[in-house]
Amino acid sequence: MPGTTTHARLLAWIDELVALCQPDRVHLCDGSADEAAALADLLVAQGTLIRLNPALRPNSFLARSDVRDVARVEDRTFICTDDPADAGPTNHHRDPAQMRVTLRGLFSGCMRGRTLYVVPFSMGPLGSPIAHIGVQLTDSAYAVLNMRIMTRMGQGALDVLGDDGEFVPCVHSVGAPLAQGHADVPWPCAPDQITIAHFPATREIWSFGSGYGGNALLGKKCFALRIASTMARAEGWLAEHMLIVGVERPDGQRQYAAAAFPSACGKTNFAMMQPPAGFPGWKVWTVGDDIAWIKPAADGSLRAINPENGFFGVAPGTGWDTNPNAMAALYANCIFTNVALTPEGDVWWEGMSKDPPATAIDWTGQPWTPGCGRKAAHPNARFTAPLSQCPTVDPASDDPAGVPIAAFLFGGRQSHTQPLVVQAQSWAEGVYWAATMGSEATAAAVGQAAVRRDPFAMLPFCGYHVGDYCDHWLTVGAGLQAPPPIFRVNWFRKGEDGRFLWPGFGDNLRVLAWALDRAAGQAPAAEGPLGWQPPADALRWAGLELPAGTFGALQAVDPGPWMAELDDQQALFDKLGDRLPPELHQARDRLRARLRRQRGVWQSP
Ligand code: O2Y
Ligand code: MN
Repeated sequence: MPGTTTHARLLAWIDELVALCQPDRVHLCDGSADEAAALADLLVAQGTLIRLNPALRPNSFLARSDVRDVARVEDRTFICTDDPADAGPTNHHRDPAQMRVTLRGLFSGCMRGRTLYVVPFSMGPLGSPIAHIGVQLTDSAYAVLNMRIMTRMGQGALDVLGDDGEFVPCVHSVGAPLAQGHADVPWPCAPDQITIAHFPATREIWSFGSGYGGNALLGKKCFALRIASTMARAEGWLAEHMLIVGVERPDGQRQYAAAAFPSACGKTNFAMMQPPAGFPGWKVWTVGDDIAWIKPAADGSLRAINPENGFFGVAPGTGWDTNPNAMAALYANCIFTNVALTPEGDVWWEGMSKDPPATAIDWTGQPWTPGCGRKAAHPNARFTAPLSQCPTVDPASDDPAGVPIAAFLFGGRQSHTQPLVVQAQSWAEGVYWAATMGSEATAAAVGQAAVRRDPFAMLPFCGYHVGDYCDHWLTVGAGLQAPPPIFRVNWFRKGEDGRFLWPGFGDNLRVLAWALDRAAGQAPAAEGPLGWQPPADALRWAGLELPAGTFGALQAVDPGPWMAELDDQQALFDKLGDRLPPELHQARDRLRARLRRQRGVWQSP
């Protein structure tokens, strides 16, 4: 049974897009299991999906994309604002009127021979005051199946929308109309014409030419970050590239933190981490691994939801040793894209297990063996898995009221200079730390490598000027009675021998627990030149023996390299220009003054 709606504006918009795109058929999705099964059968028949062995991976599928369509395409992603300055220097800008002309040309007749699927979805628990509704029109049944896992999709969203609710219109086409009598290809796309356009003023998204990930699942980066960040600014909330994690102590007390790390810095691992040895009775709960929507509540707290309902995780590097909870979540009902197929009809990728299969079919469909010199899976291969299947899923992840955020963590990947953890001494200082975070462009064994700044890990995802975005954070903080503390973390500091000083993974809970203790006013801190840092005995060390001097090296603040780091931040400050709030300049000046007063390397007591 297709979905039903009496929403006049929605029906009129669908009619308008049908006239433009000229699909052969229109299907309004109800989100049911029967509908998903029928679409999967269709995609298997077309060769887009391969059904995995049901005995090993029930109701799960492998997709191989076109080799030219394997990742988000940032240089074809546009923010369309009347004034280019409103998109800011970190976004690609297009004039809205000109972009509309381009889109009209691209979308004209683009769905001929195909079905237009109407995909209603809720970002966040149905009916939550923090959630918002979107409707994606797409000619990709693969996108529909992924959207069904990643969002609350179908009749439930239509019911929330009612007769006249607000929705964000999202239009998507793979850009490959089917001429009559011509056979389809398994992965239709138009890689040379990829165009992903965002219109903040009208809260619209148009995506053409790609069937992959963030380019095609428009609820994710396009809506939940780029458009939502502009909505959040207008409405006084935060749309963030953050995981949300809960920490439960042996006495049952639970606190939540939101954390931002740049793409490919282990967010999914952190969101699902296993408490390390020495933490009996502690539990880590997963609310989300990628995006957080956070709204100030009447009681002065910040309440957060994960707007998504699934994981779109990077497969390579995810294994039973690195992230057993993610692996457990993949037991069934998943879509795998661009991973290898084993002779048993299961999936495999680099890092999944120590022993690779003796043979496989690689992500391009070629025979593969461990010594063949090629990767079995594409480095950006993905799994799409339901949130509910994660063993650590927090029961509150479905709570319309969201969870209270006690602390924010921001972390990049820096092999030198940046300590394991430092707590900002004010909200404004925390905003400075978040704005200046970044990752080394290349792994540096010694010395300082160039840091690619990624303010708030939002660089590719902020729908407006990043300077204004920092200002919005200051405004939100100023409106809170007791803003949560902000921490800057770095799991990637290296010793003189070029090895990581910190074990990472589950041991990161030692740092998170200190941060949450600080939020509760229950942990000591020493004042260093950067802010508050934990004395060595403030972290729980049971179960971990760090070599002598390691914690000191992890937390050391050497004024020399730090002055160079502050100078290096100038390029970002220059780029953001006069839209960067003065508070951030002041925070950097204060830091510089404190470092000047510092004699020699500062060590944690
Ligand atoms: O390449 C893509 O389309 C996916 S990018 C992505 C997917 C899930 C979570 N985060 C990201 C990201 O780039 O931050
Ligand atoms: Mn992400």
